[in-house]
Amino acid sequence: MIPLPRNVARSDGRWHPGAASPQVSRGAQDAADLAREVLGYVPDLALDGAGDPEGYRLHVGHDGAELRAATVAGLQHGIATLRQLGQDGSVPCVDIDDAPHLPWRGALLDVARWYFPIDYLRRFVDVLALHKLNRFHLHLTDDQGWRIEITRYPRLTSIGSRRAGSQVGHARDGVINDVPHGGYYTQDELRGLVRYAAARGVEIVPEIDFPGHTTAAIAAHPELGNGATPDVSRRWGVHTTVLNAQPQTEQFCKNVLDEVMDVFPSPWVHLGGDECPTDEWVAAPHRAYELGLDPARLQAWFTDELVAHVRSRGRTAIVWDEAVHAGLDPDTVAMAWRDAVQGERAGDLGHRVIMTPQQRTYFDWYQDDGPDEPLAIHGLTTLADVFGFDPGDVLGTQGMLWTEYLPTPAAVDYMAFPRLAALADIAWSGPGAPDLLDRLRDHQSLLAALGVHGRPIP
Ligand code: TNX
Repeated sequence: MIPLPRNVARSDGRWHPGAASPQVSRGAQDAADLAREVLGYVPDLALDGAGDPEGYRLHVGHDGAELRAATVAGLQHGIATLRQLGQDGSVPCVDIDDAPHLPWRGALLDVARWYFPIDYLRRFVDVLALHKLNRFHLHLTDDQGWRIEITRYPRLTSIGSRRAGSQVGHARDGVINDVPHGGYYTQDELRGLVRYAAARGVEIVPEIDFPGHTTAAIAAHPELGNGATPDVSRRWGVHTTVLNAQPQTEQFCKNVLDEVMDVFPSPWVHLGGDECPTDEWVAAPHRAYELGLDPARLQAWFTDELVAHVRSRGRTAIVWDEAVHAGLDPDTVAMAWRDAVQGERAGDLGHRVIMTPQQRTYFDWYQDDGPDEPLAIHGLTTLADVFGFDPGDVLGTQGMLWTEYLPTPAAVDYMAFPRLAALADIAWSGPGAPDLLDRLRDHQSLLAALGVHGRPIP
């Protein structure tokens, strides 16, 4: 099983689910619906308020199965376990007592570099739930596309969701085609996705990346920028086009965030904050000077404003590690991507940390150095590198699927697996759980049955 449950006691025989009517305790009806849908049967389901908030206890005997948990989340995870246990219409007799190692176990999908159909996002949720991954970080905006409808600012999608072409081959070769690309999600579609994910124990965490990675927004609203009037970008890489941090721009961002928080009930909102060059602020420093700041400090100031806004709405902000600075609201969660040292630094400043060091969790990097791998961004993060990852005593970790070089669902699946399954094992079962390679090998047939084709493990 992936991830490996904490305590498993196998006994002889198998249970053959039949038509017997299950006992479903009050509050567990949604879990019963989920079981019927993904398992084809409903075990007895009990919410007994006991134990870890995401844990569950499963008993499978010859004549039935019973799942007990403190919360609906625990039942959802128990259903994921049953999904992995059952084959050929029967389930082995077993007693399992299980709970997660880390509370935040996620995956990021970048839908800004390429638009992916909403059906694929639902399939992605199914696969996360199967691995007991409970956070789906949706990277919704970037230089190459704005993908969420904001009713107050329709140009963000009418202009910002479309680009005139895309990079061909590797960015270092500098070739750009003129094949238009675009797409965005309506708020209704996203609300539907949120409900679908919640029913499976997955929370969708939206990211709107500020104040860098905003070329698409500035293309739609040049008044947000520092004088340049860019097109939605057709190339990958760090862009110097950034928000101007004027009061109207700050208000714009808050209005956008209000709609985002209305669509996504998640207590967490990711404000981005990575890779924000200060060139434009240095060249036109009037706003920084008006605030009495060195232009290099403008990002920290801007981050503080948006963090406070999110907090005033009762939510907690998450930022990339570059946006962590002395004086940042300590409630803010740091997502450490440059390396683990950035996470330790943020931890020392009192922040909760999600460890996503690129060297271990960036699944857009090559997974093998052989000649047959599809073109990737750079780097090498082998399955063995993931096996050796210990996120430490932190809030959690995520597998990261940036999509510059992953333009299709099949490309994402290939890069995600088996590495994301291995990371799910680390996040739920803890680093170093036994027989991971063998378990991943066995796991491939279940993934294939769901239409997920990763890099094969021979
Ligand atoms: C860095 S990770 C970025 C992304 C890229 C990624 C590619 C981060 C916060 N910023 O914009 O897609 O590298 O690996």
